[in-house]
Amino acid sequence: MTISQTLRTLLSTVRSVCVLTGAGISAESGVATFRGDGGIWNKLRPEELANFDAFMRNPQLVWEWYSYRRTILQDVRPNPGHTAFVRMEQLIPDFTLVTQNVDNLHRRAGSSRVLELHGNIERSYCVSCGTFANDVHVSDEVQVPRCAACGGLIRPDVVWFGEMLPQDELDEAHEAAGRCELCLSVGTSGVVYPAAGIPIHARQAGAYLVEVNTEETDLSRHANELLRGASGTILPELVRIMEESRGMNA
Ligand code: BJW
Ligand code: ZN
Repeated sequence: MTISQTLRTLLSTVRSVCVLTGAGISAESGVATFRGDGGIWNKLRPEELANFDAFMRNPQLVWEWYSYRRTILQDVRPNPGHTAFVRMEQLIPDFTLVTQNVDNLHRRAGSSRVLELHGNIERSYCVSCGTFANDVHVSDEVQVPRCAACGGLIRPDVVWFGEMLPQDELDEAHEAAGRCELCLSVGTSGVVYPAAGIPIHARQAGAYLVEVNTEETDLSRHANELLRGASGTILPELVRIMEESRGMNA
């Protein structure tokens, strides 16, 4: 992986950065991606389970999927890729971290402001009255959770296909993309919209767009620079260059 001189110079001066992360940034923590090499949901297309109709048809199956993923998340930790963005937040005056991930690992790493476009797997709410529910856990033996207030079905607070993204977060992400000098697209296949439109918008608005990914993606052709490799290795290197050039490598 080679970092161009253009990017090195930009990293030393940049004051406005917008980042979009996807499942790949959590891969080195042991969380499966949806697509790409090693994506264990390759056999199980997310489009088939991650939608409201699938949930209403078979809430038990959908809950088993989310319960399984929650169990995995209890045993994993943020990796150096997540930690790099905690440091970037301290170094860059106008820094916006946008994630498609529902795994909460950016917050657990210590990032204080995270725009979660696809919700958060740790929260749940009632499909009938909207009341939030805590401590929801489902296993093979346990029934699908029901709302204490109205008896309705409880669902994970994530965004499924065909559902609207949280409008405030989406607006903020677009604004940040529109004004940033540097945009990083990290560990995302760039196939799911509107999230995938954020780096494209940044590029069109004049930002330098860098893709950090182990593989080529749908966004690669839009990028000014491709950094091929694992985000847990590349992102700390980008931070090191930022710190060095700002005299903060103590
Ligand atoms: C590494 C690595 C390492 C691995 N280091 N890299 C425009 C055009 C076409 C379609 C649409 C469109 N606009 C809207 C749509 C429809 C649809 C859509 O996009 N469909 C496409 C798939 C065709 N979008 C929607 O429905 C969205 N809603 C919407 O548009 O509302 C408006 C509307 C409503 C009604 C009618 C009409 C309009 C909602 C999308 C919700 C997505 N939800 C999910 C599930 C969330 C809950 C859960 O987690 O279960 O979000 S799907 C799944 O995909 C999840 C992810 O956030 C999302 C993106 O995946 P991501 O993060 O990119 O992961 P992968 O696995 O795809 O990629 C991993 C990458 O990492 C790979 O590239 C690897 O190479 C890389 N990698 N190791 C660096 N170590
Ligand atoms: Zn309810």
